[in-house]
This record gives sequence, structure tokens and C-alpha cells, in this order.
Amino acid sequence: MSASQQPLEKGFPVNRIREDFPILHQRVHGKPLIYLDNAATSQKPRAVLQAMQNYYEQINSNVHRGAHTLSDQATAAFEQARETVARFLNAPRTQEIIWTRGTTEALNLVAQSFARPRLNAGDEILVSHLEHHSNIVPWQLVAAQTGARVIPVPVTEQGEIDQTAYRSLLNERTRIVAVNHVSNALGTINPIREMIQLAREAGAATVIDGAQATPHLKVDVQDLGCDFYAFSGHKVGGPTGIGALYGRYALLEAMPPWQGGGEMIEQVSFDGTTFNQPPFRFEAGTPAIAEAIGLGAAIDYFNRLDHGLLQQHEQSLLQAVSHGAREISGLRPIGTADQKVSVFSFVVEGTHPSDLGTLLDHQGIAVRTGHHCTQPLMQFFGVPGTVRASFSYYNTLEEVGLFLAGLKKAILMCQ
Ligand code: 7TS
Repeated sequence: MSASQQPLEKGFPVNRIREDFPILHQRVHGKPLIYLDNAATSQKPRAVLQAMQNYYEQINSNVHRGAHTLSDQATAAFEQARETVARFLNAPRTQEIIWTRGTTEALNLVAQSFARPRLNAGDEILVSHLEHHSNIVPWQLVAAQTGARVIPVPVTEQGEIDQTAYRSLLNERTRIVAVNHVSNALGTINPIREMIQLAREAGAATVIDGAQATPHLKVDVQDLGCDFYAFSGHKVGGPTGIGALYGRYALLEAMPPWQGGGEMIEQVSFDGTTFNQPPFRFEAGTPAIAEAIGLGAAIDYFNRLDHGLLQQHEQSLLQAVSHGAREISGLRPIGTADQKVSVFSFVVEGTHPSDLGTLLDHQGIAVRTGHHCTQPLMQFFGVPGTVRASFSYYNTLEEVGLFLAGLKKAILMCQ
């Protein structure tokens, strides 16, 4: 570690924070685990595990059925978690937060419940070339159902959305702009505030995939001005199986349900059924109660960290890995945007990403390899896939050094 990097390690109490994550303190293939697959899923602090265990040990019950004390307590904890999510995104109203299984389900909900009734043949949906499949395929499905067209917005060689192309593709047929806040494969932070403004001027609705932004950046849906914003709990220290969709209330109110069942109705009869208000209209069936409570605890934990220092720390990790990688001959970084979160994607001449992934794993280093559910982007860069090291705030500069050393070893073994 160089002397200039030390103050940042000291400033952000990473070693103390790591104590809160039981999973990080283990060996894999006999080596201390270095977990650099945080973009796929994050590790969970003890506070989250405890919140879920407390729920099952003390108040496990179904929600919104109000017949007894435990059900009241479960409902209160579940709805409090919804309030926590509303504050996390700075949503004006708690009723604008819909629980979903994650980002994928949230985007499908918008495509089917918001877009499908509104789209007509010839309408256009703009999605960037930088999207995860879950922000492409739901739009292709709804396009096939309605006759609308999905139009890709190109990216530059740096892996940024081409803003000139975006402006020229926006037109009076554009109904929806669906774009990620941060790219999962490259880490690019997209200028979505400006993109949302332009979309609004063109009369298009805006759907933001926030799956990779929420683990790194402060999100404020009012400042962004978007219509919808989706994220996954498991990428922000919460459990799998839970995520949320923010939607403007006026839009939610006008949207039909997309799944039918309990919870989402007002009155059911064989003469006709009336539907509950948002958000419950979109939450058919027993929800993921323990998971919602776990996500609330994850956000509470995350909020307690100093976000100024956290971002400095993550940027120091990104700088260290990018800088160190320059010494490795044949290594080509994929995604060199000016504004990035701590994701480092690359290929190495003469090696296959999956071989490097396996050789790193044997050294206790977990990375993801492959197309990262962004095949159009990989096609653009002309690679079958990349190696992606994605860093969280609980990673250390020491781990960056060990990763670079492990990578050099892996490359030698491949060649
Ligand atoms: N959008 C983005 C930008 C993502 O990174 C992911 C998951 C999703 C949507 C889907 O989220 P889910 O929780 O509904 O599955 N991304 C990744 C990844 O990069 N590696 O594994 C999963």
C-alpha cells in the first residue's frame, strides 16, 4: 500500500465494518476469501440476519389481516420497512413504493401494467446499449404485444451512452425511455438527470434501473425527476427475493393490476371485482415479509455509514485497481467512462475470461466472468465476455493488491 493511499483507509473504518459481515471471514480453497462479485450480489451485515431471525422468532405472522397481536406487529414492521425504502429514495409518498422480488420484477411490472395499455403500433421505446437484459427483454415482450418498437441508444468506446445519438433518437413517437443509472457490466454512471429532463421535454415516460446505483450512490427520485425507479434488495446488503419499485402516484393510480389474488382487491364478486389502491393493487398474495424487514435493516445499516468517506474509499479502490492493471501486458479494460462506480471489467489477450475466473477462485478470489446479462454490450465491444471485479465499501486496498497479484499468476498459468 502506498503512503498516499493510507489516509483513505484510515478515514473510512473498513476494518471495523468488515467485522459486521460474518461471511467475509472464511477461507476458500485454503485462502482468505476476497469477495469481488458485489455487483452480482452483496454480502449481508449481521444486523440484517438478526432482523430476519427476530421476525421469525418473535412476530412471524401474515400481514394486513389484523386479527391478532402478532399480525399487527408484523404489519407494522413490514410497513415501517416500506417507509425506510421511501426515505432511501426520497420518494414523496410511502404509497409510491411497491414491493417486488427485485429489479427484474419491477421492470416487468412497469412494462406490463404501465406501458402495455398505453403503447400503440409505431410507438418507440428507447433503451440504451448498456442495459442489463432485464431492462431490454420486458420491453421487447411488450413491443411484441403492442406493435411498438424497441430502439437501442448507442454507446461510445468508453462505455458511455452516446448523448448526441440519444438527443437525435428522441422524437414525438418516443413513449418510454428505459435506462440504467449505473451499468452493471462496466460501472459507468449515466447522466440520467439530464436524460430524464430531455425525455420529459419529448413527452416520454422515464423508467430507471437503479440496481447498480443504490449500492454506491445517494438516490433522490425527486431530484432526478423520473417516473419509475427500480432496485434490488440483495445488492444493497439485504436478502434476495425482495426489491422495490418507486412510481409517481398519479401514474400508479391510473395503472391496472398486473397480477390478481389476495391483498390487491377491494371487493370481489362474480359480478365484478374492484381493486385496492396503490401500492397494494400491485402486491397480490402474501409478500416476502421477513425479506422486506431485512431490507429495511440493510438500509438502516447503510445509512449509518458516512457516505462521503464511503464514496472516497470506493473510488480509491477503483483507482488502485485501474492503476495497477496498467502494468499487466495484454490487459484491456472494458469501460473507461469518466464517471464510474467501483467496477473493473477487462479482458486479457490470449486468455479466456472463464479460465481466469477459475484460476482466481482457486486463490480464494471471487469475480464474475461472462457476458453479465449484457450480450448486446459485449457484441458492441467485440468480446464474448469479460472478467469483472466489482468492489463494495467493505473491500480493502490490501485486497486490491492481492487481486492484482492473483491475476498476474492466473495469466501466467493460462499462457
Ligand atoms: N439491472 C441491473 C443493472 C443489474 O445489474 C441486475 C442484476 C438486474 C437489473 C437484475 O436484478 P435482479 O435482482 O432482479 O436479478 N445484475 C447482476 C449482475 O451484474 N451479475 O449478476 C446479477
